[in-house]
Amino acid sequence: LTDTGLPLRLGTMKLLHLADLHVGRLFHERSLIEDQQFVLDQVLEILSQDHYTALFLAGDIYDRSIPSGDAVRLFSSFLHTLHSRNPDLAICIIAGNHDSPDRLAFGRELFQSMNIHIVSDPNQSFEPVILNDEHERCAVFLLPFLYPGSLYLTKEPQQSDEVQGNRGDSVESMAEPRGLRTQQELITEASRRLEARRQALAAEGIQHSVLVAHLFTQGGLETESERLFLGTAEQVDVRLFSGFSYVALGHLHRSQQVAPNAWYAGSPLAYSFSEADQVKHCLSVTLQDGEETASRCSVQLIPLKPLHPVRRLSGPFAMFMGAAEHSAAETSTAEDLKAAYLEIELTDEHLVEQAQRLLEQRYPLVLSVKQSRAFQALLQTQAASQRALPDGANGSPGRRRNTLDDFTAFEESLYGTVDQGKLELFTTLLEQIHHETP
Ligand SMILES: [Mn+2]
Repeated sequence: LTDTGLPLRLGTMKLLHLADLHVGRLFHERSLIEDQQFVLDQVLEILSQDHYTALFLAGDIYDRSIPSGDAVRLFSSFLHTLHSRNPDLAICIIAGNHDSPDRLAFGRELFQSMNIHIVSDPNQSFEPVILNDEHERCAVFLLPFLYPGSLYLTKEPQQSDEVQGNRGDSVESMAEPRGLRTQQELITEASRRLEARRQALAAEGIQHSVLVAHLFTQGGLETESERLFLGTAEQVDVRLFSGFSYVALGHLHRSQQVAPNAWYAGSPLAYSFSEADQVKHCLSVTLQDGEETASRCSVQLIPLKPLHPVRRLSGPFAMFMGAAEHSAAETSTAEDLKAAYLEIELTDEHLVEQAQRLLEQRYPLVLSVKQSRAFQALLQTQAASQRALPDGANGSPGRRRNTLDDFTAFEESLYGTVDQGKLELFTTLLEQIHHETP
């Protein structure tokens, strides 16, 4: 209790941070619409359990610049349910590198009146959305993915500002505004303008400010399901944004903290097998009262449950097909695996024919089967048989091998044995070809 007898209100403003929904994404050619619906339903549930002032969707709303009909339908109905259940919630959406800026911005002027803010053009990033709570105001800056040329320098560059390594186009007039190209140039300009606005608002008494952005910060941990940035040249120094109370990031699919005030929410679902067994989250952010800048926000990770967990397994084919009897524990594991998206690495020495089709009979959601060991063994056998040939014999047919010999040798090297039924079928086919060839 405070000395006025009123309960001390710590952290009056709560914000929910998600990113990288990738609505409409396929996982090994399988639609994830149901999975995405399942996880977005949990977001609605989380919002109903507490009072949130804003929801941030930090880019990569859709997986493709031209999203499928299913994808648009799902996101549209999610927005509708969000808004009708939480009419006062500010919904802040930015475009990521997977989104088409123009298409994502459809209806943005209309949505604004419903407290739904969509920004896909960085030139709109410097006028923040102002959140008003009972006790608190907060400026929210929405910075979408920065495409080359999407921002221009607003001031004449001085000699010392000239970007280094900008070879060959020094003739390009300084008077003509030049579209900025690299992430480094773009982010330098954007952060300069953001920081100026933030400070101006702070001077007017708006102490809290949040930046929602889609970019790759230095030191962030990647997974296999992001794309576009290669190497480290395009990575951004997140300290550029240390003045903000909170930085809600999108792009990296693992939820992680990259600075005292900056977090990636990560994708709400695993979108590659490299993310198998990773727990996915949305982040509940509380802005703290008071002037203290050291702890202006606190972040709580809220786990999201997948409809189908993603698992990576390895072992011999017979183990997966369960020739041996199972213990009770193994049986329950086998049941769990039936509901999971699986990538199975077979450790057998010989290739298993139609492995995926056979494994699917037991585990309906096997999406990927790998047989690296068998392929490796096969390559070694081939290399060895090449070396065994006498000098000069390579490629010169001393004894002419016919097609049937080749087929037999191929089958033997693959499976260690030749299936008689297959051999007969192949012989029949050969005869037919012979008859049909003039
Ligand atoms: Mn993404």
